Amino acid sequence: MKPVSGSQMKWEIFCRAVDNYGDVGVCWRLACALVAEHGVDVRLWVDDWKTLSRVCPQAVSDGARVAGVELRRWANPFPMEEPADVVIEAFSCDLPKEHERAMAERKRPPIWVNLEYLSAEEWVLGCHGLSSPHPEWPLTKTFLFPGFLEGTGGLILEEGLLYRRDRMLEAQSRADWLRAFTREPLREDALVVSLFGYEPFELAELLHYWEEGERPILLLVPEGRSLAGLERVLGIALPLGEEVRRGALRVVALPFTDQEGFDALLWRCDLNLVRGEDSFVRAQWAARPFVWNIYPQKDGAHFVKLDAFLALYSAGLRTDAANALIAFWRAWNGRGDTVAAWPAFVHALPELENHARSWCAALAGRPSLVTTFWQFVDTSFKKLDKIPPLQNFDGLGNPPD
Ligand code: TRH
Repeated sequence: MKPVSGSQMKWEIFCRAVDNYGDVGVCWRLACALVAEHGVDVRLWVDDWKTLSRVCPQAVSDGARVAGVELRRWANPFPMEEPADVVIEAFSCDLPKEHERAMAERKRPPIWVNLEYLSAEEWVLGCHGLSSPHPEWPLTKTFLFPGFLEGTGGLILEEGLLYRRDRMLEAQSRADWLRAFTREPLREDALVVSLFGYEPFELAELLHYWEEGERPILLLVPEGRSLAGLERVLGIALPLGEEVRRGALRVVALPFTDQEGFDALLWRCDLNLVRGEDSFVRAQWAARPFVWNIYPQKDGAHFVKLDAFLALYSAGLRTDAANALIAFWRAWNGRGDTVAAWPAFVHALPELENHARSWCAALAGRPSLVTTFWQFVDTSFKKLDKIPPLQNFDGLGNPPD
């Protein structure tokens, strides 16, 4: 659906980088998709431009427009601007108070949406779409929850992504693609693994096990916490682009790339060790076996989230494959023995590969989070003043006369 009205509406997304890259990564992705798929005029406010420029290298100056998104520096004091028609507050980042006041003073208060963190937990179903009034001003905030289940907001899946994935895989063989990373050809049965985690548990033991193993393993590690952890474990410094070999294990350090480059890495590997929220979702669109290093929370609260997803994801698997998946995922997150869990997990990979494909196809059949946002806003505007559909909307907060 491409309503012509999208370009008349002004949207803005507020993003505060808690840590790592995911908050910014998700907001940047959402902003680009709204522009590309609905012609929306989006302003993206980000506080941490160092992180933004990692996922969006063109983010060099306040006010720059990249992929149709206006990038703004969320500085303090906040550079006051007229609030947009639609305000998205990412991950309850708390809007600048003066901006909230300006929102309340508009002739028609903006549609205000809070984008929540992704979870597979059941309670999300009961919270998705709920609203709450502002304690002081005539404003209402609605909570949209991404999710895997019908009745949640879905996941960000850019139009045409899976088609582009398949064309890219057809256009170039893996051997040709790998030549950019490693000089030596790979044995046919080698396992190509991407590692983008935090500080995975028992990494040293697992690397040693791989070194001693019969099957060659090529580990592709983007710069960041995983590479630093791996260098500590191997007791070496591994410059970007360089390779180190230990027995059956080969490790290549990769430079951090933009999000498209990261997708391409995930599409090419046999197994993706991912983390957080956005790479966790992107691994599912890669339709390859993956392992989730969940963002750790105090007192182990993240295990509830991990197990909720495992319950969903393992439902379609044969018992031994499901048990192997669950055991390795839990061990990778510190609950269990990673090395002991590895043989059964790697044995289950062929089934996990088929499962990853059918999971991806099933997820892709649902409305994306971008569509959820668009439909929610479109419906809200119609409800607001019973005005005709958005295409007649002047975008300045005034309905057509
Ligand atoms: O970086 P993360 O650990 O971010 C985390 C999570 O989002 C978590 O939910 C949140 O609570 C916490 O931040 C504060 O993991 P994530 O979510 O996978 O985000 C990584 C982003 O980095 C993702 O958008 C992909 C992108 N990326 C690149 O663009 N290029 C790269 O080379 C790599 C390795 C990643």
